[in-house]
Amino acid sequence: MPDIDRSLVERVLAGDRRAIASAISLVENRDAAAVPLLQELFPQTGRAQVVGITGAPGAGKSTLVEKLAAEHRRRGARVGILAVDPTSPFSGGAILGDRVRMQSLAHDTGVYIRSMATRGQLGGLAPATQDAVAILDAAGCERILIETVGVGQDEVEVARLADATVLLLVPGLGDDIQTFKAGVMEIADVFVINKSDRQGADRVEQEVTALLSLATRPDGWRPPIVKTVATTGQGIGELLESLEQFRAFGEKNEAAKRRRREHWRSRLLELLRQTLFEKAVAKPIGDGSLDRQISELLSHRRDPHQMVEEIIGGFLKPSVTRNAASSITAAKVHHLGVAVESLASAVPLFQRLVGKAPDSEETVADQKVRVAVFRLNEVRVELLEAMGADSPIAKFIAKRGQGIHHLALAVEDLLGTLRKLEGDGVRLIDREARTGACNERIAFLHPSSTAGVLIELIEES
Ligand SMILES: Nc1nc2c(ncn2[C@@H]2O[C@H](COP(=O)(O)OP(=O)(O)O)[C@@H](O)[C@H]2O)c(=O)[nH]1
Ligand SMILES: [Mg+2]
Repeated sequence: MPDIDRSLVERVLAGDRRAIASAISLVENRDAAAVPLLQELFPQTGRAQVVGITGAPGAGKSTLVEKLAAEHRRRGARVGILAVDPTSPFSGGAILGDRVRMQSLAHDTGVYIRSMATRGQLGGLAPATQDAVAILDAAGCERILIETVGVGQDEVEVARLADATVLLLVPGLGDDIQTFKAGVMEIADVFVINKSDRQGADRVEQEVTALLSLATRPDGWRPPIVKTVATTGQGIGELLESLEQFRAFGEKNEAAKRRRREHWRSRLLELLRQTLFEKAVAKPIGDGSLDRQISELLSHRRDPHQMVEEIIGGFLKPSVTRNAASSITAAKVHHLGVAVESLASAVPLFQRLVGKAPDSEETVADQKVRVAVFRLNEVRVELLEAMGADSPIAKFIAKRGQGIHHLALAVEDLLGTLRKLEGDGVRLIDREARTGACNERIAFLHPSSTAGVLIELIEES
């Protein structure tokens, strides 16, 4: 984990606007330095009231947010504003129009305005916004307003981050209410009918009232309907009062407490989901294989379900095979056997190669070989010299010349392993254990069924 930038932490806590900007950029870019920073700031959070303001493009959200912020300033609160608009073509956080619109606040050091317009290709708008909220909270913003476009799932997620959600409706858009997804309607704690200077505000109010009468919320809160004219500031005071009432309601309401618990639960799960996703999948996406896979889908060569299984299989495989390898337990390399013409010349050669003298030399009568053993950490190298023309080593050298003769694997249960392998159709040279070098119990598998490699199994003592 990178070092914590103490001075950045201090400056954020002091409410320094440039420090806040750098800190939010770190979380937006998912910079590694963001994690220790947020860790330092987190104990200083939890004081701000976070209000999400959502609604269709052009409903007047930015105008309303500016007026709400100005009202909060009049009442002495410090304000943070996050404008979240994934539909914005501007990257790096510039919803130009909003900045211009909120210009009356631009010179007030008690207000921090930030656009969160970037949605990385891995998604995760909500976590970045939540982290930005934490930064503003730690920086002493008592009120945080999040403007989101109420159109998609991401925006619903962002709204869930808030302590209170305001849904802006406007008259004159025809069947407004029906055009909103059910999910968006349900997250509203306060309904605002903005542009109430226009015709049709009453009709929208009736529609919302009718809709609200259909169901009662689990917490018993009846969302108020506030009519506003954001351009003039009319109704802003009333909206603020409604939000205060909702806040007071939430402080003693059990369902609201559960909701806060639920909030942290989904926050944790979402962060987990995103982090796992990034760790496991970011690389294949980054290295271009995703593009190749998309081409295969486009041409209908492979189906997406199969592909997803494959991608997931790709990073689960190592642990899966480890578990499945019960046929040969603890298949460690025990030693490599090297067939040599003469120990007298091979031993000094290997001694130079490995930088030490052999640990032992012995005769294995059973195999008609003389063996020089070099112990190199956990693996041994055994040099094998034939003790007669009928030794397997002599036959090997006659056929293939000097070289690696066999690979020895250590197993826990030699006989059990032999029976399992036999059951799997592996050809055995030894159906029972016999005695090898160092008095170990050994058995050989036939190279014809092990990719041409003579395998010796050694029972671990
Ligand atoms: N007539 C009228 N126009 C408004 C009102 N609120 C906002 N507007 C205008 O609606 C347009 C869109 O407002 P904006 O705040 O950018 O909407 P946003 O996309 O929801 O953020 C702007 O031209 C505003 O001046 C209102 O209450 N009445
Ligand atoms: Mg806006």
